[in-house]
Amino acid sequence: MLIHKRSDFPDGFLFGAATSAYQIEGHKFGGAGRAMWDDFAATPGNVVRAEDGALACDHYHRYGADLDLLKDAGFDAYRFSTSWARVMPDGRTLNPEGLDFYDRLTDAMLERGLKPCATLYHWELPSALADQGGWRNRDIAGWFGDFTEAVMARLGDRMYSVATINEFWCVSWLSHFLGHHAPGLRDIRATARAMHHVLLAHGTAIERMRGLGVQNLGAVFNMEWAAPADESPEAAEAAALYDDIYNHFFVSGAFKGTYPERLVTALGNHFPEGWQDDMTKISARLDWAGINYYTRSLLAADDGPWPHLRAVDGPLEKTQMGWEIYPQGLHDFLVRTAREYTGDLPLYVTENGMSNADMVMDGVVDDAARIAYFNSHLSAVRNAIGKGVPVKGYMAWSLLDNYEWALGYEKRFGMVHVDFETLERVPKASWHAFKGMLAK
Ligand code: IFM
Repeated sequence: MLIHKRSDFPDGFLFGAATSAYQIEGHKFGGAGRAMWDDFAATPGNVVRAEDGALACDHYHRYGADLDLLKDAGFDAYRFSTSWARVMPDGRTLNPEGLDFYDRLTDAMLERGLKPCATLYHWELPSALADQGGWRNRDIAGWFGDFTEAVMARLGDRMYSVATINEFWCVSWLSHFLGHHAPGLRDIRATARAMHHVLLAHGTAIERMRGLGVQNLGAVFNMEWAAPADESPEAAEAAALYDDIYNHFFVSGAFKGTYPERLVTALGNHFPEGWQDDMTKISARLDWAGINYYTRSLLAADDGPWPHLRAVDGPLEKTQMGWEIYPQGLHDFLVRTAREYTGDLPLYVTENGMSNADMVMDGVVDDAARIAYFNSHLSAVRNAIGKGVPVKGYMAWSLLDNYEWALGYEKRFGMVHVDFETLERVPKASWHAFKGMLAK
């Protein structure tokens, strides 16, 4: 059971669930073009069992029933994303069938009284644009601006909120430095360029949407609490650097128009020439900010090349992903983000949740660990609100079990179990727990 009640949160506080296009829709339907995740998954060693998003949860055909699940649980909002490769299969040319899908999806949300919260980009870069350098190529800002205009000219007047890009750190660092996500590069220069270009694309999209009169614009930052692994000054320095790379760089760019000094020193040579001139566009005015939060990392110094750090296994209880459960980090990020960057601007928890080895037994999925996770993190949100932080909503990740990127279909984050053979959906105990909580 969730120990909270809807009435424990301020009036108008939004409860929702989040998903993303490639992770649930079924990319083989509706004329979608090849995305860089199709290429990445087709390359041995990148993704568990080389699984891809071709079928996923077949949400493309089952979206009505999936939205009923949100409505039946009493959620107020649905955070979904629009696939670039579906709307523009080659990245530049419109696929009307793709845009029609999001049009139907939007109407279906509104019919059910769900607030549509769109994210324009959740990682399905069309392969044709990856061929041209993808996030390394400065032109991506204009390409993304054109995609944004095409989508929002059609949907913009019906959106409750619009975010540009999901998780800047993942788009750049995880995918170009660590190589864990598509396009799987491990290249510091590519990383620095992607870090800057992803923010430039964000700023360009905001500018284009302001031109169209689209309301309630924001961005979604993933944050991971960074703590020193021991009491040495070296570990403290490693944690501070990790914090800058992961947590400060993107939010500082978007809200202050500056990058952390130690990253300018370390990466400045690799940023595109004249990057300083982009900072005004990058820090275009926003109406809200979203934080995706899951865990913390413990950092120690390392002898290797820059950034001279490594993550160390922590002692706390872990999820199926091996991620430590650390709700205090969510509280601390909400407080810190408001204090240092966003002030009175509404903050949303745009993703939070855990993966668990869930099984259906006698028609029931007893995901008690997930309920405990939600309880502790909702307490963290309430504590932040109690300190005056303007948190306006909480979106659970995720509505459905889905394609967990390089980990394929093995890791289950849903409040609704999906059998990936039959595609049958079974609401888990956590879905029922939210239903109980949202009624109170
Ligand atoms: O599944 C992902 C999602 O696509 C982005 N945020 C984190 C989730 C869990 O790893």
